[in-house]
Amino acid sequence: MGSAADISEIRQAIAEHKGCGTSGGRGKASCGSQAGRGDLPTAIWEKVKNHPCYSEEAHHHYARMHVAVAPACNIQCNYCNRKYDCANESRPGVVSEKLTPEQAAKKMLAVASTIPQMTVLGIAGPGDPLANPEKTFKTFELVAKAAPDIKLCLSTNGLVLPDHVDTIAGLNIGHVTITINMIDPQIGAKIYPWIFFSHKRYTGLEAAKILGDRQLQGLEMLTERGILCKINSVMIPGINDQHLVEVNKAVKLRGAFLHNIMPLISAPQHGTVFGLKGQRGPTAQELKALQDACEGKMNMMRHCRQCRADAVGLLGEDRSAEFTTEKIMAMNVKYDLKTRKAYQAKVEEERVAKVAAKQDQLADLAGEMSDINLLVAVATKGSGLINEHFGHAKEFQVYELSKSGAKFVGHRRADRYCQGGYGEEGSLTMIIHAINDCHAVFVAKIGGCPKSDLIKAGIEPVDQYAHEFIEKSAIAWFKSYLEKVQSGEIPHVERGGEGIRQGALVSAA
Ligand code: CLF
Ligand code: SF4
Repeated sequence: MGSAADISEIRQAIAEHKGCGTSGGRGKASCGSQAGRGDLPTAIWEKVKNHPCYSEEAHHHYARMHVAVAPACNIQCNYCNRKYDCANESRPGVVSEKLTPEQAAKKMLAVASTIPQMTVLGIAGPGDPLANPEKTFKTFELVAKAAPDIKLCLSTNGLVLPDHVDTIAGLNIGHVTITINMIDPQIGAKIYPWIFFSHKRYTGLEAAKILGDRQLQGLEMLTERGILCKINSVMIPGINDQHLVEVNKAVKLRGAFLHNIMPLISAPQHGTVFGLKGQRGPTAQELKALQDACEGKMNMMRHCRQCRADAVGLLGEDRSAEFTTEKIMAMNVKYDLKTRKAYQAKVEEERVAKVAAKQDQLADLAGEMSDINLLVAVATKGSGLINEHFGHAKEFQVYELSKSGAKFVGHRRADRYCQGGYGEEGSLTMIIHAINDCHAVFVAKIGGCPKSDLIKAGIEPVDQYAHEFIEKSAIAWFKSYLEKVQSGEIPHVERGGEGIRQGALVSAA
């Protein structure tokens, strides 16, 4: 737990400004800008600067890992099938390898010594971490002892959170995510068929009321102690989509730092109540509209990858297969803090260079009056660079460009087009569908066939900025686009997209 001065600094800073979850363009000197620290107080900056979920900018550079030590759960969500990981922070249909706390600590050391930019250990399932308090807290204890530089992060449905706040603070767990999908029990009853609380099973409105009250109480107790809280909400069209604006206000009022509205991913094969009923998830456009509507009230996370309970690596990449229990038990691990720090110092230099490049480019947009606002997609492997081939990309990051600069607004998953020597036509159609509200796609390299299909679909393939910084390049391209429009060389055409359903394009990986 931080000092009293730190706690009051954190609470005041959260109340006063928009924090680090967003990525802004020109003029946002706060942590919301990708310029890094901005006006963030030291206590918060220290917590977010290298946490890939709490800072959009950090997620290009720093990795997290999850350890799946918590199998049990104390509630039932209609978007969850217990055969799989907790869907509050995972993609449905994924099963993680369960670990003991000792195995988890060994795995953390193995990952930290292999991936020096891994800075956060999270426990997010496969059930609810606080429904498994002994295993969860024992793991955090072992990790803190073995690697004091690693940030500890916990994700919970919040039902028993108030009972564990003191332990969380005592163990120096600095980041807690609570999944809050409603503050109205009438809505909650449509999402949660039952909870198990104080040795008793509750259903219907009563269950939803207990859960909602406990979640908000837990949030208040955490923020009072200076612990940074993120709220996850699953957007379920027709059930809680409009209501999430009210949830957003309620959690902001109670000191939440960041709100992550995630799309419901439901498919009949996941065997969930919603999947079997045919409940659809939101389109990318619906999700963005809701995030935009909430952003005025607090900072929104838009870079969540709904990762699995044993995820390892940068958000969006999955290196869990390199660290199976069998492999880590056979590894000779040496935790070298000095090497990790040296590597991270290099990462920081890279971040500073990236920010400087973007600032230079932004200066070129100064005085720009155009109200044109458009989206572009980017193929990237990380580090904030355009460094992925079109054919190898399994997701595209989406940036909104306007006279204020380049702002990260989400990502679109896709099946990879290149299948080792040949291009998969079905994948190409899906990729074009996934990014059809974008004016351009930035890639490190692209072949002739996909290039011409993209052009036919009205999406400009851009490979001239290969291996350069994303935002700087996007701003440069946007400037030249505006010049062409203003000179009459090309018309500006609005691209609305056709309503891609989030999750519909999830690859099997
Ligand atoms: Fe893990 Fe969650 Fe901590 Fe991040 S994930 S426990 S806050 S370290 Fe991040 Fe993954 Fe989204 Fe979670 S991208 S699912 S928000
Ligand atoms: Fe499933 Fe997680 Fe909900 Fe529990 S809290 S029912 S594991 S989604």
